[in-house]
Amino acid sequence: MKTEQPPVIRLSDYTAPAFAIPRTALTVDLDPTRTIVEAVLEVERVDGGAPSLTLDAEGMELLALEIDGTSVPEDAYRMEDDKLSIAEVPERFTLTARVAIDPQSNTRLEGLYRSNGVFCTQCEAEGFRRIAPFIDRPDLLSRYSVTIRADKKTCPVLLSNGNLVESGDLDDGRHYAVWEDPFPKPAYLFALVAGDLAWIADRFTTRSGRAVDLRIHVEHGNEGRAGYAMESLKRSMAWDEERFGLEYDLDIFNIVAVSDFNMGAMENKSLNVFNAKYILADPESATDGDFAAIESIVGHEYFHNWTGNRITCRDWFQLSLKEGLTVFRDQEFSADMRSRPVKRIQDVRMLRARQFPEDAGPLAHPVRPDSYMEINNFYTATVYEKGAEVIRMLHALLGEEGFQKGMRLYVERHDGQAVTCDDFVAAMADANGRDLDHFKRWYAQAGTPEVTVESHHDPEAETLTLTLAQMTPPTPGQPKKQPVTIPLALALIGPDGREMPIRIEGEDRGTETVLLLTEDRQSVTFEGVAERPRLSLNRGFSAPIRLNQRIGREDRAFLMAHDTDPFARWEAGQQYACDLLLEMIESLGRGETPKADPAFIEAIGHTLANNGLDDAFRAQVLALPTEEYIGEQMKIVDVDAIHTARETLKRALADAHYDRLLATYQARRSNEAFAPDAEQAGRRALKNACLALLAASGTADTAELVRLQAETANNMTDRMAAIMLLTGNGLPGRDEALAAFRERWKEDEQVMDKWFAVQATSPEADTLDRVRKLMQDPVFSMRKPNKVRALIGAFAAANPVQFNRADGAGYDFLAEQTIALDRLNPQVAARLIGPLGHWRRFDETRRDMMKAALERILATKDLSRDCYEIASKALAD
Ligand code: B3K
Ligand code: ZN
Repeated sequence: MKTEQPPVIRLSDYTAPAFAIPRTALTVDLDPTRTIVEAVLEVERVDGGAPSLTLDAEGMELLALEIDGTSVPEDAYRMEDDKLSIAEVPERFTLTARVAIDPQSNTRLEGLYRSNGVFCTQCEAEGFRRIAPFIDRPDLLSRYSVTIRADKKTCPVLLSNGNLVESGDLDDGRHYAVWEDPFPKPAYLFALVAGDLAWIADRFTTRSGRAVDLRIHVEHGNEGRAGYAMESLKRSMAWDEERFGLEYDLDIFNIVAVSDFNMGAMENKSLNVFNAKYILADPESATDGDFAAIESIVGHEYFHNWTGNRITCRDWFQLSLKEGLTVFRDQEFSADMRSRPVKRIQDVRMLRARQFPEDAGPLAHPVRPDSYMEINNFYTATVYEKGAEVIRMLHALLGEEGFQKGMRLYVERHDGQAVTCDDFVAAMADANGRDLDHFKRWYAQAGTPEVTVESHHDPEAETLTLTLAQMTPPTPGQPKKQPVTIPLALALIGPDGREMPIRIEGEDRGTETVLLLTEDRQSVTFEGVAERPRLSLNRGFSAPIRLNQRIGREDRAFLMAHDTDPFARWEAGQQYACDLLLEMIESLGRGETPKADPAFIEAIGHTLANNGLDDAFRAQVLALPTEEYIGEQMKIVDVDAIHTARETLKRALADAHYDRLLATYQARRSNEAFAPDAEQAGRRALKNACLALLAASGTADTAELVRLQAETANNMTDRMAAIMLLTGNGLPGRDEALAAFRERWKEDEQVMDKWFAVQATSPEADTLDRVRKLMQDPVFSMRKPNKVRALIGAFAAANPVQFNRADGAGYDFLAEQTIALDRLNPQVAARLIGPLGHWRRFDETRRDMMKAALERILATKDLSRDCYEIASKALAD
């Protein structure tokens, strides 16, 4: 029997809670299979509230229920599937509910569960209702006091939010700790951790002199790998003071790293819980990318203390209020710590790889969605990354000073409240005396706007006229779109490669200006333009749009060499490569041998040779657009042709620049002690980008170079880069390198994720068989989200050639694994389905097979609402 459609929750149905719970006292008696939770809630009816009280309560056994110390008679309450309702309650009372839960068998990893024997919690979005009956919604703020009791031997460390106010021993080898959090918070920010953990400690003194104890708790033996996370935390705290004037507000800040976690990390008040992957790192076991991710995620969770915790969301539709803003803040943090242009390039790559396809597919939704079946499905690239772009555009409109003025007003008005995206924009508008109503369309309208630019140069009149037209394609439920506010940063690059002065309607605008597009079609005339300039448009990616421009290759090559904005310069190369690859794909379709454009090859050569550009930037230019991005530019995606064209272009680049690539590579081989700083990371990135092109040349010499690097690398960045090339190009030494890696790291489950992922993403024909075999490896487990993502997730989302193999076996495999995982962990299962949602973009045979896989998922008995929502929306017309 098919699963019935779960109810749809709508923003338009929002009503404020009927009761307040100003105080919550929890006593948690920990036991692996039968934990007893007693919740004592001070409840007050809000004016005009209903007589009955309904609490959220899932997956628990109710042991006792009392109002003001008197047990509630059985006929006066109902305990259903997911709700506990009491027919009639007084105006103001104390409700005591005692329940039993089973952390050990909690495979969903929501609520209270165990990860390698450590008790931990995950409550966002709606996990608290699996710990205690509660009004589990973000606009109900309560002050918590938490007593934890546990076996002292297995759980020497007992943690919750706020301050430790008491601790001591109990009978039977047990002990207890009492934590009090002075800040009222929604239940989703509650956390509890108990286990046998080691920790490292440090201290940070805030600007106003508060000494904060910092602790990072890890499994024993991992203490030596937490140092970089600690440094990142201190840098985050200092940066938030300097750039945003925001200080930490308690005397203690704890981080706990656990191995089994549904996502990256969680910002619980003063007790952040992390996927260990984003805490633990050392040169031997982690790549430069891992270090950078640690810095940014440690920052992100810390920044939530103000944007998310002190000021939280009224309802889950407002999720981007905290996520978009906090992603913007973490992006700015990393940009300030490292290379700003390179960070921007990486963020845009990621936006295009994940958010653009989402916005163009069946799961497209606005930054503020207006309905959902399962909120966990809305922790998306749109809410996070596009949400951050929306904040970035506000920043572009108001400038740093105006933006910070808006932030100060936002904090002043709303500290301690649960608010909406409208409140945020209102603070920005009021602080700057601006009307941002038109701008707010970004929150409501899904889809990536396309801007088409036409230019006309009149040498006689010395004018340049641009006509700019915007159009947002229809998305599910939104057939008609309105124009949005697009801040388009631009410069005119003269024939000498310099920025020309900009004059519009007699007004001098310097050499870079931001045009505000608000209409379907607009034009603008630049004056005093004697010679035809090249257009440097959407500089720094000032708006998350697609740009259509009729632009010749010569102009692209010119901008690759001369654009003064590093982002735009990189972009010129990417767009050039993209045009070229699409042309090569077409000629493949005609049965011809694709030819690479010599002018492009030459332009890349210039960049490679340009020592005035930093290494990290050059590495970005050498990396061709991903296969997914190229596919996105095609009506019907042809994964094999894309792969062939891209490999052909890589080989042409390698052949043309062999000597220089080799010299650049050799010059950056060194035995210097590894440091995870941006400069060294940039050197490694360029070195490995050169190696990647060399490997494509197919010569025995380069193959040997790759093999040697895999064997002798003294750090994980170089080792993984080489192993990826061995598997990606099917080079000799691949099996030996993989075997040696396994032998070296088999005890380290975090490092083993890399070993799984590199094999899952190989374009070789036997990859699916290999993936199936790897699922039998003792290190693999369906109960561990990191393993599932490294193997099954990587195969489906990052291996276009093999996932989309012509016989459909990749699709069947994904359906089978999704269904199996859904029984254990619906949240992670639902996230696997995404790639099947792009069926409309494939040829008819694949299309039918992908639809069949989705239908198979949907036909599963007792499917979770997580998977139901994704699969049904992916199939909807
Ligand atoms: N707020 C959490 C994400 C929770 C996801 C729940 N399904 C991490 C973050 O964005 O900081
Ligand atoms: Zn976040």
